[in-house]
Amino acid sequence: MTPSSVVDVPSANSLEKRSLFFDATPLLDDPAALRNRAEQDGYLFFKHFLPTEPLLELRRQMLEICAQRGWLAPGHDLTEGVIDEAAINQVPPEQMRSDIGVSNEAYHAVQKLELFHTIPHHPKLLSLYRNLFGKEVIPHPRHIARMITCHRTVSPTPPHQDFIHIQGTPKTWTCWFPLGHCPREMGSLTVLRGSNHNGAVSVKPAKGAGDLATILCPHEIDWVEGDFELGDILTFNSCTVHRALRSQHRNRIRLSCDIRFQALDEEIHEASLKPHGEYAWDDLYQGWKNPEVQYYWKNHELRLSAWQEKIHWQKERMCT
Ligand SMILES: O=C(O)CCC(=O)C(=O)O
Ligand SMILES: [Fe+2]
Repeated sequence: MTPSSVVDVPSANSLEKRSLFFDATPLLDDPAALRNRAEQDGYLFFKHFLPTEPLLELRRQMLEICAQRGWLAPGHDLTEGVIDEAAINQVPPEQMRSDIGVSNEAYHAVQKLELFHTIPHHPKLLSLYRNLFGKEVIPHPRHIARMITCHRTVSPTPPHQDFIHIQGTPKTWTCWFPLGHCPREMGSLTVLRGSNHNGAVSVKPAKGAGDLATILCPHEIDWVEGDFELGDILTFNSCTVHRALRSQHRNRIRLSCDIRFQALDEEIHEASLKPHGEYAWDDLYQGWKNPEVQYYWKNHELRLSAWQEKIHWQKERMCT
């Protein structure tokens, strides 16, 4: 799975300061220190956090979905994820989910995978967020899989805050992890350290997932990044600005999951309880074995919040 040709990792702004993630693994046994670091930096990164077997199995299942649609280049092992650029570009733009990287129909098949919806309930993840929030937690069921390909409609995810898109409590945290080794030149995620302190920031239209980019001020240059190995996870607050690096390997699919956690007693917007995509839970759940990962949020009295449209309309930002 190691990419063969490596060129420089791109940078959006040559004045950016770029440093490596701090590995917070030693803080896992010290919730107070974990919370301090999380508050200070707005992110936490953990090496070798998740067991690799289920991640590799999910990778295999997703690549199977790509193979069935004829998108993988012949002559390679399935798990390498080598894309046939001409084949994926046969998908008409209107059938694409450009925020995901494949067709809507293929994404539907991915959303139906039980394993995809099971990994977010891993006891290590639940325990991490319990320590981080100091209370009982719930994963949002609206999990997102990214299958970033070289389809002409797909662009790297622009700098953004998840809060603009998911609302509910700003104390929600996203967990991002690749399904396969994902060094920086494969287009991994990078975080603007400390940007959680600004609250929700104004946006402008942009290419890439979410279609909106955070308006950044000239002094906001402190990006942190890293070469992900399978099992590494990155987690960040809903107001932390993050973006994807541009992949230098056009024909390698970048597979990743992004899932969200919050305290049970904080507000949640009802969209976070719906599937990601115009699908119905009953449809996605067909053939699943484990009832515990289905409709699990209905066991709790959640506090629903209203959607604030005005957040999307703030197009000016004062930089002090
Ligand atoms: O994987 C990507 O390109 C985007 C991920 C993201 O924005 C997130 O995890 O919130
Ligand atoms: Fe995001």
